[in-house]
Amino acid sequence: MTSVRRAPAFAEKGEPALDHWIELEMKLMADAALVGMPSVGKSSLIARLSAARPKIADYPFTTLVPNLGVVRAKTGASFVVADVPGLIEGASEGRGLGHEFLRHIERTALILHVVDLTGGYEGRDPLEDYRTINSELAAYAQELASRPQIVLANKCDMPGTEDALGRLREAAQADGHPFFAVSAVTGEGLEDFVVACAAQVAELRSRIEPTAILPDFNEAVERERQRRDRAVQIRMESRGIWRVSGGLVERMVVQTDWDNDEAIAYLQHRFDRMGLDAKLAAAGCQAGDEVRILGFAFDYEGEGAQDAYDELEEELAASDEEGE
Ligand SMILES: Nc1nc2c(ncn2[C@@H]2O[C@H](COP(=O)(O)OP(=O)(O)OP(=O)(O)O)[C@@H](O)[C@H]2O)c(=O)[nH]1
Ligand SMILES: [Mg+2]
Repeated sequence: MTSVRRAPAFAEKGEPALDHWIELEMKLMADAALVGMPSVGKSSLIARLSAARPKIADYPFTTLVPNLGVVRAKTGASFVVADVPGLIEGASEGRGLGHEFLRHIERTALILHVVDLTGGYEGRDPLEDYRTINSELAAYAQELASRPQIVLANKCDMPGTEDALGRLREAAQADGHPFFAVSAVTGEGLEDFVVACAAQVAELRSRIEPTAILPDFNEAVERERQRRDRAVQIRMESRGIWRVSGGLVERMVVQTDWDNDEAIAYLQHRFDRMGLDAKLAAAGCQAGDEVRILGFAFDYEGEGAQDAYDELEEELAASDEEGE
Protein backbone atom coordinates (compact mmCIF):
# COMPACT_ATOMS: atom_id res chain seq x y z
CA MET A 1 0.00 0.00 0.00
CA THR A 2 2.08 2.89 -1.16
CA SER A 3 0.07 5.35 -3.11
CA VAL A 4 -2.22 7.59 -1.17
CA ARG A 5 -5.28 9.32 -2.46
CA ARG A 6 -5.14 12.52 -0.48
CA ALA A 7 -8.73 13.65 -0.45
CA PRO A 8 -10.73 11.67 2.03
CA ALA A 9 -13.29 9.53 0.26
CA PHE A 10 -15.85 10.34 2.95
CA ALA A 11 -15.82 11.96 6.32
CA GLU A 12 -15.77 9.78 9.37
CA LYS A 13 -14.30 10.96 12.61
CA GLY A 14 -13.77 9.65 16.10
CA GLU A 15 -12.11 6.65 17.59
CA PRO A 16 -13.90 3.40 18.30
CA ALA A 17 -15.11 3.09 21.89
CA LEU A 18 -14.08 0.30 24.24
CA ASP A 19 -16.66 -1.48 26.33
CA HIS A 20 -16.09 -3.76 29.27
CA TRP A 21 -18.13 -5.96 31.52
CA ILE A 22 -16.95 -5.63 35.07
CA GLU A 23 -18.17 -7.36 38.16
CA LEU A 24 -18.02 -5.30 41.31
CA GLU A 25 -18.60 -6.52 44.80
CA MET A 26 -19.74 -4.01 47.37
CA LYS A 27 -17.53 -4.05 50.41
CA LEU A 28 -17.23 -1.68 53.33
CA MET A 29 -14.30 0.60 53.19
CA ALA A 30 -13.87 1.45 56.84
CA ASP A 31 -10.59 1.93 58.64
CA ALA A 32 -11.70 -0.20 61.55
CA ALA A 33 -14.52 -2.65 62.20
CA LEU A 34 -16.26 -3.36 65.50
CA VAL A 35 -16.35 -7.11 65.69
CA GLY A 36 -17.80 -9.28 68.44
CA MET A 37 -20.60 -11.51 69.70
CA PRO A 38 -24.18 -10.21 69.50
CA SER A 39 -25.22 -7.65 72.16
CA VAL A 40 -21.70 -6.90 73.37
CA GLY A 41 -22.30 -3.20 72.65
CA LYS A 42 -20.86 -2.63 69.17
CA SER A 43 -23.71 -0.33 68.07
CA SER A 44 -23.68 1.43 71.45
CA LEU A 45 -19.99 2.15 70.93
CA ILE A 46 -20.35 3.55 67.41
CA ALA A 47 -23.30 5.67 68.62
CA ARG A 48 -21.22 7.01 71.50
CA LEU A 49 -18.15 7.64 69.32
CA SER A 50 -19.71 9.05 66.15
CA ALA A 51 -22.81 10.66 64.71
CA ALA A 52 -24.10 7.26 63.58
CA ARG A 53 -27.44 6.36 65.20
CA PRO A 54 -27.89 2.62 64.82
CA LYS A 55 -30.59 0.69 66.60
CA ILE A 56 -29.53 -0.51 70.04
CA ALA A 57 -31.38 -3.20 71.97
CA ASP A 58 -30.75 -5.97 74.43
CA TYR A 59 -31.50 -8.79 72.02
CA PRO A 60 -29.02 -10.44 69.65
CA PHE A 61 -28.74 -9.46 65.97
CA THR A 62 -30.21 -6.02 66.49
CA THR A 63 -27.86 -4.86 63.78
CA LEU A 64 -28.67 -6.50 60.46
CA VAL A 65 -26.68 -4.33 58.08
CA PRO A 66 -23.35 -2.67 58.82
CA ASN A 67 -23.34 0.97 59.97
CA LEU A 68 -20.57 3.43 59.31
CA GLY A 69 -19.50 6.28 61.58
CA VAL A 70 -16.76 8.88 61.49
CA VAL A 71 -14.84 9.10 64.76
CA ARG A 72 -12.80 12.17 65.60
CA ALA A 73 -10.02 12.01 68.18
CA LYS A 74 -9.20 15.01 70.37
CA THR A 75 -5.94 15.23 68.41
CA GLY A 76 -8.05 16.17 65.35
CA ALA A 77 -7.41 12.90 63.51
CA SER A 78 -10.45 11.06 62.29
CA PHE A 79 -11.22 7.62 60.98
CA VAL A 80 -14.17 5.56 59.78
CA VAL A 81 -15.56 2.77 61.90
CA ALA A 82 -17.97 0.07 60.80
CA ASP A 83 -20.41 -1.53 63.19
CA VAL A 84 -20.72 -5.03 61.87
CA PRO A 85 -23.57 -7.38 62.91
CA GLY A 86 -22.68 -9.85 65.65
CA LEU A 87 -20.68 -12.97 64.97
CA ILE A 88 -21.38 -16.28 66.61
CA GLU A 89 -19.58 -19.57 66.77
CA GLY A 90 -19.83 -21.22 63.36
CA ALA A 91 -20.12 -17.87 61.56
CA SER A 92 -17.25 -18.88 59.32
CA GLU A 93 -19.43 -21.78 58.14
CA GLY A 94 -22.34 -19.45 57.57
CA ARG A 95 -24.12 -19.59 60.94
CA GLY A 96 -26.02 -16.53 62.07
CA LEU A 97 -25.35 -13.54 59.88
CA GLY A 98 -21.72 -14.41 60.04
CA HIS A 99 -20.48 -15.28 56.63
CA GLU A 100 -21.82 -12.26 54.84
CA PHE A 101 -20.47 -9.90 57.43
CA LEU A 102 -17.10 -11.53 57.69
CA ARG A 103 -16.75 -10.57 54.04
CA HIS A 104 -17.28 -6.94 55.02
CA ILE A 105 -14.28 -6.94 57.30
CA GLU A 106 -12.00 -8.48 54.70
CA ARG A 107 -10.83 -5.05 53.60
CA THR A 108 -10.77 -3.34 56.98
CA ALA A 109 -7.24 -2.71 58.13
CA LEU A 110 -7.94 -2.78 61.86
CA ILE A 111 -10.21 -4.99 63.92
CA LEU A 112 -11.80 -3.58 67.07
CA HIS A 113 -12.67 -6.70 68.96
CA VAL A 114 -15.48 -5.93 71.42
CA VAL A 115 -16.01 -8.29 74.35
CA ASP A 116 -18.89 -8.03 76.83
CA LEU A 117 -17.36 -8.23 80.31
CA THR A 118 -20.68 -9.34 81.82
CA GLY A 119 -20.85 -12.40 79.58
CA GLY A 120 -24.35 -11.34 78.46
CA TYR A 121 -27.64 -12.74 79.69
CA GLU A 122 -26.47 -16.26 78.93
CA GLY A 123 -23.63 -15.82 81.41
CA ARG A 124 -20.92 -16.67 78.90
CA ASP A 125 -17.27 -16.45 79.85
CA PRO A 126 -15.86 -13.26 78.25
CA LEU A 127 -12.49 -14.93 77.75
CA GLU A 128 -14.18 -17.76 75.87
CA ASP A 129 -16.04 -15.23 73.72
CA TYR A 130 -12.74 -13.61 72.88
CA ARG A 131 -11.23 -16.93 71.82
CA THR A 132 -14.33 -17.95 69.86
CA ILE A 133 -14.36 -14.78 67.79
CA ASN A 134 -10.66 -15.07 67.07
CA SER A 135 -11.02 -18.66 65.92
CA GLU A 136 -13.98 -17.70 63.72
CA LEU A 137 -11.84 -15.03 62.10
CA ALA A 138 -9.02 -17.51 61.60
CA ALA A 139 -11.40 -20.14 60.23
CA TYR A 140 -12.71 -17.66 57.69
CA ALA A 141 -9.25 -16.53 56.66
CA GLN A 142 -6.01 -17.06 58.52
CA GLU A 143 -4.97 -13.58 57.53
CA LEU A 144 -7.91 -12.08 59.47
CA ALA A 145 -6.65 -13.55 62.71
CA SER A 146 -3.26 -11.97 62.27
CA ARG A 147 -4.67 -8.58 61.28
CA PRO A 148 -4.00 -5.72 63.72
CA GLN A 149 -6.56 -5.87 66.52
CA ILE A 150 -7.49 -3.69 69.47
CA VAL A 151 -9.44 -5.41 72.24
CA LEU A 152 -12.24 -3.43 73.84
CA ALA A 153 -13.54 -4.86 77.12
CA ASN A 154 -16.98 -3.22 77.16
CA LYS A 155 -19.53 -2.69 79.93
CA CYS A 156 -16.80 -2.13 82.52
CA ASP A 157 -19.35 0.03 84.37
CA MET A 158 -21.13 -3.15 85.43
CA PRO A 159 -20.38 -4.54 88.89
CA GLY A 160 -18.61 -7.88 89.26
CA THR A 161 -16.62 -7.61 86.05
CA GLU A 162 -13.14 -7.12 87.60
CA ASP A 163 -12.15 -10.76 87.44
CA ALA A 164 -13.12 -11.11 83.76
CA LEU A 165 -11.38 -7.82 83.04
CA GLY A 166 -8.10 -9.08 84.52
CA ARG A 167 -8.18 -12.38 82.64
CA LEU A 168 -9.10 -10.77 79.36
CA ARG A 169 -6.41 -8.11 79.68
CA GLU A 170 -3.84 -10.86 80.22
CA ALA A 171 -5.00 -12.85 77.19
CA ALA A 172 -5.06 -9.80 74.89
CA GLN A 173 -1.63 -8.72 76.01
CA ALA A 174 -0.27 -12.24 75.51
CA ASP A 175 -1.63 -12.04 71.95
CA GLY A 176 0.11 -8.69 71.50
CA HIS A 177 -3.12 -6.65 71.14
CA PRO A 178 -3.61 -3.22 72.72
CA PHE A 179 -6.31 -3.48 75.38
CA PHE A 180 -8.85 -0.94 76.70
CA ALA A 181 -11.46 -1.34 79.39
CA VAL A 182 -14.38 0.84 78.24
CA SER A 183 -18.05 1.59 78.74
CA ALA A 184 -20.33 2.73 75.96
CA VAL A 185 -22.75 3.89 78.66
CA THR A 186 -20.47 6.03 80.86
CA GLY A 187 -17.82 6.75 78.22
CA GLU A 188 -15.09 5.43 80.47
CA GLY A 189 -11.82 4.59 78.68
CA LEU A 190 -13.10 5.77 75.31
CA GLU A 191 -10.98 8.90 74.95
CA ASP A 192 -7.71 7.01 75.36
CA PHE A 193 -8.92 4.27 73.07
CA VAL A 194 -9.85 6.75 70.31
CA VAL A 195 -6.44 8.43 70.43
CA ALA A 196 -4.66 5.06 70.23
CA CYS A 197 -6.98 3.88 67.48
CA ALA A 198 -6.47 7.04 65.39
CA ALA A 199 -2.71 6.62 65.68
CA GLN A 200 -2.86 3.01 64.57
CA VAL A 201 -5.19 3.84 61.67
CA ALA A 202 -2.79 6.56 60.52
CA GLU A 203 0.08 4.11 60.65
CA LEU A 204 -1.88 1.44 58.75
CA ARG A 205 -3.04 3.93 56.13
CA SER A 206 0.52 5.04 55.46
CA ARG A 207 1.36 1.46 54.57
CA ILE A 208 -1.44 1.12 52.02
CA GLU A 209 -0.76 2.03 48.40
CA PRO A 210 -3.62 4.26 47.30
CA THR A 211 -4.10 2.35 44.07
CA ALA A 212 -3.51 -1.05 45.65
CA ILE A 213 -7.21 -1.82 45.66
CA LEU A 214 -7.67 -2.27 41.94
CA PRO A 215 -4.26 -3.03 40.44
CA ASP A 216 -5.39 -6.24 38.77
CA PHE A 217 -8.42 -4.58 37.26
CA ASN A 218 -6.49 -1.59 35.95
CA GLU A 219 -3.79 -3.79 34.49
CA ALA A 220 -6.31 -6.08 32.84
CA VAL A 221 -8.14 -3.15 31.26
CA GLU A 222 -4.87 -1.67 30.03
CA ARG A 223 -3.71 -5.03 28.58
CA GLU A 224 -7.03 -5.49 26.85
CA ARG A 225 -6.94 -1.93 25.52
CA GLN A 226 -3.47 -2.47 24.07
CA ARG A 227 -4.41 -5.83 22.61
CA ARG A 228 -7.48 -4.42 20.88
CA ASP A 229 -5.53 -1.36 19.86
CA ARG A 230 -2.89 -3.40 18.07
CA ALA A 231 -5.34 -5.80 16.53
CA VAL A 232 -6.08 -5.13 12.88
CA GLN A 233 -9.26 -6.36 11.25
CA ILE A 234 -9.47 -6.72 7.50
CA ARG A 235 -12.65 -7.42 5.63
CA MET A 236 -13.84 -7.03 2.09
CA GLU A 237 -16.50 -4.34 1.81
CA SER A 238 -17.32 -5.02 -1.77
CA ARG A 239 -15.48 -6.39 -4.75
CA GLY A 240 -12.00 -4.85 -4.85
CA ILE A 241 -12.68 -2.67 -1.79
CA TRP A 242 -11.24 -3.56 1.59
CA ARG A 243 -11.84 -2.13 5.02
CA VAL A 244 -9.01 -2.09 7.55
CA SER A 245 -9.97 -1.24 11.13
CA GLY A 246 -8.32 -1.21 14.54
CA GLY A 247 -7.57 1.46 17.14
CA LEU A 248 -3.91 1.93 16.35
CA VAL A 249 -4.13 1.82 12.56
CA GLU A 250 -7.06 4.25 12.59
CA ARG A 251 -5.26 6.65 14.88
CA MET A 252 -2.18 6.52 12.68
CA VAL A 253 -4.24 7.62 9.71
CA VAL A 254 -6.11 10.34 11.61
CA GLN A 255 -2.88 11.75 12.94
CA THR A 256 -1.20 11.99 9.55
CA ASP A 257 -0.71 15.40 8.00
CA TRP A 258 -1.67 14.75 4.38
CA ASP A 259 0.04 17.91 3.14
CA ASN A 260 3.37 16.67 4.36
CA ASP A 261 5.18 14.11 2.19
CA GLU A 262 7.42 13.07 5.06
CA ALA A 263 4.45 12.40 7.28
CA ILE A 264 2.93 10.25 4.52
CA ALA A 265 6.19 8.40 4.04
CA TYR A 266 6.34 7.83 7.78
CA LEU A 267 2.80 6.43 7.75
CA GLN A 268 3.78 4.05 4.97
CA HIS A 269 6.82 3.03 6.96
CA ARG A 270 4.62 2.27 9.97
CA PHE A 271 2.17 0.26 7.83
CA ASP A 272 5.12 -1.66 6.56
CA ARG A 273 6.43 -2.38 10.02
CA MET A 274 3.00 -3.70 11.00
CA GLY A 275 3.13 -6.03 8.02
CA LEU A 276 -0.13 -4.56 6.73
CA ASP A 277 0.64 -5.38 3.10
CA ALA A 278 1.26 -9.00 3.95
CA LYS A 279 -1.92 -9.16 6.02
CA LEU A 280 -3.93 -7.69 3.15
CA ALA A 281 -2.39 -10.17 0.74
CA ALA A 282 -3.22 -13.02 3.10
CA ALA A 283 -6.83 -11.79 3.21
CA GLY A 284 -6.99 -11.92 -0.60
CA CYS A 285 -6.38 -8.26 -1.46
CA GLN A 286 -4.88 -7.83 -4.92
CA ALA A 287 -2.86 -5.17 -6.64
CA GLY A 288 -5.20 -2.42 -7.83
CA ASP A 289 -7.71 -2.95 -5.04
CA GLU A 290 -8.76 -0.09 -2.81
CA VAL A 291 -8.07 -0.15 0.91
CA ARG A 292 -10.10 2.02 3.24
CA ILE A 293 -9.17 3.12 6.72
CA LEU A 294 -11.82 5.32 8.35
CA GLY A 295 -12.55 7.93 5.67
CA PHE A 296 -9.29 7.51 3.81
CA ALA A 297 -8.69 5.44 0.71
CA PHE A 298 -5.41 3.88 -0.38
CA ASP A 299 -4.41 2.02 -3.51
CA TYR A 300 -3.05 -1.39 -2.87
CA GLU A 301 -0.11 -2.21 -5.03
CA GLY A 302 0.48 -5.73 -3.90
CA GLU A 303 2.75 -7.31 -1.38
CA GLY A 304 6.36 -6.65 -2.17
CA ALA A 305 5.65 -3.30 -3.77
CA GLN A 306 6.88 -1.62 -0.63
CA ASP A 307 10.11 -3.61 -0.73
CA ALA A 308 10.66 -2.57 -4.33
CA TYR A 309 10.10 1.08 -3.38
CA ASP A 310 12.43 0.79 -0.43
CA GLU A 311 15.14 -0.67 -2.65
CA LEU A 312 14.62 2.06 -5.17
CA GLU A 313 14.82 4.72 -2.46
CA GLU A 314 18.01 3.21 -1.11
CA GLU A 315 19.53 3.16 -4.55
CA LEU A 316 18.54 6.78 -5.09
CA ALA A 317 19.95 7.79 -1.71
CA ALA A 318 23.18 5.95 -2.49
CA SER A 319 23.57 7.66 -5.87
CA ASP A 320 22.81 11.02 -4.19
CA GLU A 321 25.64 10.42 -1.75
CA GLU A 322 27.96 9.44 -4.55
CA GLY A 323 27.03 12.60 -6.40
CA GLU A 324 27.86 14.83 -3.40
N1 LIG B 1 -24.14 -1.44 81.15
C1 LIG B 1 -23.78 -1.32 79.89
N2 LIG B 1 -24.63 -1.75 78.90
C2 LIG B 1 -24.25 -1.60 77.63
C3 LIG B 1 -22.99 -1.06 77.28
N3 LIG B 1 -22.88 -1.09 75.93
C4 LIG B 1 -24.02 -1.61 75.45
N4 LIG B 1 -24.86 -1.93 76.47
C5 LIG B 1 -26.20 -2.55 76.33
O1 LIG B 1 -26.03 -3.81 75.70
C6 LIG B 1 -27.16 -4.11 74.85
C7 LIG B 1 -26.70 -4.44 73.44
O2 LIG B 1 -26.11 -3.28 72.89
P1 LIG B 1 -25.90 -3.09 71.32
O3 LIG B 1 -25.10 -1.88 71.16
O4 LIG B 1 -27.19 -3.17 70.61
O5 LIG B 1 -25.06 -4.39 71.02
P2 LIG B 1 -24.51 -4.93 69.60
O6 LIG B 1 -23.20 -5.50 69.87
O7 LIG B 1 -24.59 -3.86 68.61
O8 LIG B 1 -25.55 -6.07 69.31
P3 LIG B 1 -25.96 -6.75 67.90
O9 LIG B 1 -26.20 -5.67 66.93
O10 LIG B 1 -27.21 -7.50 68.23
O11 LIG B 1 -24.84 -7.63 67.55
C8 LIG B 1 -28.04 -2.86 74.91
O12 LIG B 1 -29.08 -3.09 75.85
C9 LIG B 1 -27.11 -1.79 75.43
O13 LIG B 1 -27.78 -0.77 76.12
C10 LIG B 1 -22.11 -0.63 78.34
O14 LIG B 1 -21.00 -0.17 78.16
N5 LIG B 1 -22.57 -0.81 79.61
MG1 LIG C 1 -25.63 -3.79 66.92
